[in-house]
Amino acid sequence: MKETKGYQLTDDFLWGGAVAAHQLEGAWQEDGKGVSIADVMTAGSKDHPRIVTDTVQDDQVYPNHWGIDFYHQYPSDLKLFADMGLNCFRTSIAWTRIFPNGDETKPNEAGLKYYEDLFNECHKNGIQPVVTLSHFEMPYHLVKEYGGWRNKKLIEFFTRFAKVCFERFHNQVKYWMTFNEINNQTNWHDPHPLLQNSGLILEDDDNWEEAMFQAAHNEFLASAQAVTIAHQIDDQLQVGAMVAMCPIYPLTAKPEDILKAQRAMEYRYYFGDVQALGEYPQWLLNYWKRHDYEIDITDEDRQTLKSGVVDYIGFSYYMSFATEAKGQTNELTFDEDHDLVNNPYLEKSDWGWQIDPVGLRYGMNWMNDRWHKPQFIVENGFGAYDQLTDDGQVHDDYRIKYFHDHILSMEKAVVEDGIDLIGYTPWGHIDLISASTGEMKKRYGMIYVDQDDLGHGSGRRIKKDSFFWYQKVIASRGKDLSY
Ligand code: P53
Repeated sequence: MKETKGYQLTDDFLWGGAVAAHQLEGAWQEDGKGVSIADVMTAGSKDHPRIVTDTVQDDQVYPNHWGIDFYHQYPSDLKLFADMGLNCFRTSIAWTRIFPNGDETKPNEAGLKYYEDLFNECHKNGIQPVVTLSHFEMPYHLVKEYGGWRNKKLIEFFTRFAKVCFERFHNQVKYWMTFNEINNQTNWHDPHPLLQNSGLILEDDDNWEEAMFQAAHNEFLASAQAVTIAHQIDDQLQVGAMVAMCPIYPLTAKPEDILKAQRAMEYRYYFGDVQALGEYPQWLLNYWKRHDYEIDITDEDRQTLKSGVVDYIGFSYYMSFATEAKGQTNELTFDEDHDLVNNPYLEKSDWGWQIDPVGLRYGMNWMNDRWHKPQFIVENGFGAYDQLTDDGQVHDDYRIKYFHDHILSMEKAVVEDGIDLIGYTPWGHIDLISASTGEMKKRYGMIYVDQDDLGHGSGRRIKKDSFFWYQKVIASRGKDLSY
């Protein structure tokens, strides 16, 4: 039992939950939907990476095809969310429901209608939708035919999609985000995040890092143009960036370690510099020059970036990292696959994610000092194995503890440090398909979904202990965190 008193946040603070279309909707071929990159990603696990198969194969398992059937069950699921006390709900619009292949000129009306109905249902329940336009679910056709985001044609396709969405939904949705976790492509593993984020399939002679910088630049342009378009359509719209904030600490106080960690942060978060400040940092321009990277950036591009800076910083927060210089004497670089080290002060989740509530406050202050924008925590949560017990309940005290510690840290950042925070939407407040592993058993929810990794089960929704705890937190506007 913890009796900690939290700080009470203001009435307009948004308390929600967060999901992404491809991880919960299912219905992957309904109402004219096209094939997204998530539809050709197989099931994986902690030790076996998901792979992208070029076509859907009979002998493979594709969990995003069924999700948790939210596509059909959203009316009753939204009632549960309202019961929890949510006043906002972050989801994404599956690009392939609106433009099945991505390069059409006319949108698919059935897809637009679906989201219009969904958002209406949200409002009926007193919940405002918060929407990500591109959340790891680009049309696979754009990968195959155009080579993904390294192709500048995608800017036109994306901004057309964005414009259609802003025009249709601007009365229903105020808060938007362009690209989910845009900075989660600075490392190399399978399925390569460059494929998941940017749809790049690399050839042997490609330099992955140069390709990443070019793809990201094209995304920045598309994002900046989307911001400008949104404001033209409705000046009330707020369009945010979305970065994965995993602070990178120096392992020791050795000056070389401090410098290394500083560069690591600069490298992982230059995305925010471009989106919030409208320009590239000088160290990165020098880095490109030294590495002979030729990134296609025009003067017009620079103007576009400047005039389309984001309104706020949306971010996910799950964990922190640590790094050390390891005797580095040559060029100061950061390589996320080789330069991260274990932090001896932190415990890890079963999937190896280091648990660090203090890092949330640290990250918020770091971003505030640098970007001077309102913030929105649009993901935070604890993936764990849950047990449905004989009493038909899920006693997830570990998850309550995780949320307790992180919400308290968030409240200190708001009340003590003065961060302008729009809201908090914990990730996967209803169990859904894991993005990195494709598992169902890596659960984040406060609502349990009776379904296994193969999609078998009753699909029944069950309130976990954390459901009732979060309900109480919201009712007290963050003051009552006791458990
Ligand atoms: P899963 C890596 C590191 C931090 C967040 O992740 C990440 C990832 C990529 O998996 O992704 C975000 O399901 C992402 C969500 C995802 C969630 O975190 O791998 O925006 O789509 O489900 C949790 O445990």
